[in-house]
Amino acid sequence: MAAVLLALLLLPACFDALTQPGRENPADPANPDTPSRVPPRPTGLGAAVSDRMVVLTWTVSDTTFVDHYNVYKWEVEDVDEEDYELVAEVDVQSYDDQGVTNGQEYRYKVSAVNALGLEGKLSAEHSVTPRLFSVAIEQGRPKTGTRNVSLTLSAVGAAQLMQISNTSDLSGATWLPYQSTYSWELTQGDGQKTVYARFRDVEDNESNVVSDSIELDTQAAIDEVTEDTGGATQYAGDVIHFALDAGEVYGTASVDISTVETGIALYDDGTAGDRAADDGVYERDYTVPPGLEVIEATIVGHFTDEVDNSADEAFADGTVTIHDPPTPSTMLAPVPLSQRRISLSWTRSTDGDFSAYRLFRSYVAGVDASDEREMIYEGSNASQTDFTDTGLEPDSTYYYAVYVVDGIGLDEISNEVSATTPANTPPDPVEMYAPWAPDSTSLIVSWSESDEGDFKQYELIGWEQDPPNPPDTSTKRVIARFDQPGDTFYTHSSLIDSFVYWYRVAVIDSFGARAVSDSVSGSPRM
Ligand SMILES: [Ca+2]
Ligand SMILES: [Ca+2]
Ligand SMILES: [Ca+2]
Ligand SMILES: [Ca+2]
Repeated sequence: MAAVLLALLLLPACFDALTQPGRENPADPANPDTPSRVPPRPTGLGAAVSDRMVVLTWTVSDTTFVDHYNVYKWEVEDVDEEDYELVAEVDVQSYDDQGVTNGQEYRYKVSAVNALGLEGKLSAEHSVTPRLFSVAIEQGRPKTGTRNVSLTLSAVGAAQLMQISNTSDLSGATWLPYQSTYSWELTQGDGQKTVYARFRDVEDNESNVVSDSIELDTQAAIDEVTEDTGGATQYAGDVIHFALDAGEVYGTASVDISTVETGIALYDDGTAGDRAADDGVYERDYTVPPGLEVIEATIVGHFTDEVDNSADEAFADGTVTIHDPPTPSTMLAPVPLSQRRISLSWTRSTDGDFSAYRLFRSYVAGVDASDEREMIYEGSNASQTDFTDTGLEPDSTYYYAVYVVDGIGLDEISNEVSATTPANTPPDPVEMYAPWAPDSTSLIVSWSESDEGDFKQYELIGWEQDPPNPPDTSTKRVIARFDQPGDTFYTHSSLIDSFVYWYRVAVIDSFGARAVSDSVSGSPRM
């Protein structure tokens, strides 16, 4: 009952985990983190044998996708009748087989299995025969990177002494106290090495000479690193083929795209763009991810062989250039604010490497190519997405477009928009008030205040009359100018009391449009 309840409670929770946004389905092969990638083939399968015992060990280049290992065994009766059986599933890279008989040949292979049960390629076959007496170099592995190795020695009964040598006749080898492990130095020079051993018990019975061989490999080198772009600019989603020729199998190879993208794994297992498995040429079809950007990047190759010898890094001949251009912004409809001003706005850039907006204005359509265009705003704040263009002419059409510029200087232009400023409205004329005389040589001239939106100036114009002559318009002149709409008074002094003075006021707006008032006259005579 409790179990049923628990199951009912858990079921919706499991369902949630799969459908929850942001949590990728681990079983989906499209998910780059999926454990469904086939785990690599185990290498370095070796065995240390002793009396009725085989101890297998192996390695894999990358355990990321490994859940466990399958161990297969063939008890060889007829070498022509291969008969492997799965004998164990183990979590570690070793297996002790105690179900063996001395003198019988056994062959083993192992494979790695991922969390979904997908099994990788089988390792190379390893053949062993457990014996009463034995020696194994480095747990019986096929290869070593160092001359200083560990020997595993096995002798039954009351073995007391042992002799170890790099030569088959054990000439000159001293008898040592028997130990089950012993440090040994192989002869100089890379290649196949054999170590020989013999045991002696308390009654001076000597065993046969037993031996084990291992390949000494102290070198790793990269012959060549290549990329196939030919210098052509790549974009997100494009595939670059990398290849690294190391001339030996079972190593670990990678390339760096300068220092921007490092450790791109290459494969020699016939997958992910590798053209031939196990040929010592490590390859990769690398899909350019979004956001990656480099200009003439050097490709650096790295290689470590099966026994951890590191090659000097090597460089591809060409360089790689990858562009990720910015996403263009969209300009919204401009809003003319006045004859002089247009308000502009655009959508925000969300580019990871946003660098700047550059807003251009042109008097003719085609901002992208116009010779007339002019940059009116440049800003590096991605959230500053509006600008008011000022100093414009009335009744004129302007064209605008904004560029988004990214970190390496790539840019993308927006749509083009245009707006026309309203035509200028000329000012209304002001009303002149009758001048009055505070004394016999002055007149105070005043007028109504202009409410013109783009008021610029009053011009007070005056001329004289010497009665009974008519007004002398040849004396007409600007007496004074006033820059504030509130300046509506003027004291005209040093006048002749017999004269009549005539006045009118022109209101001038920012575009030079004028409106002239009616004229008024007055005399300083009291
Ligand atoms: Ca090597
Ligand atoms: Ca290959
Ligand atoms: Ca970019
Ligand atoms: Ca106006």
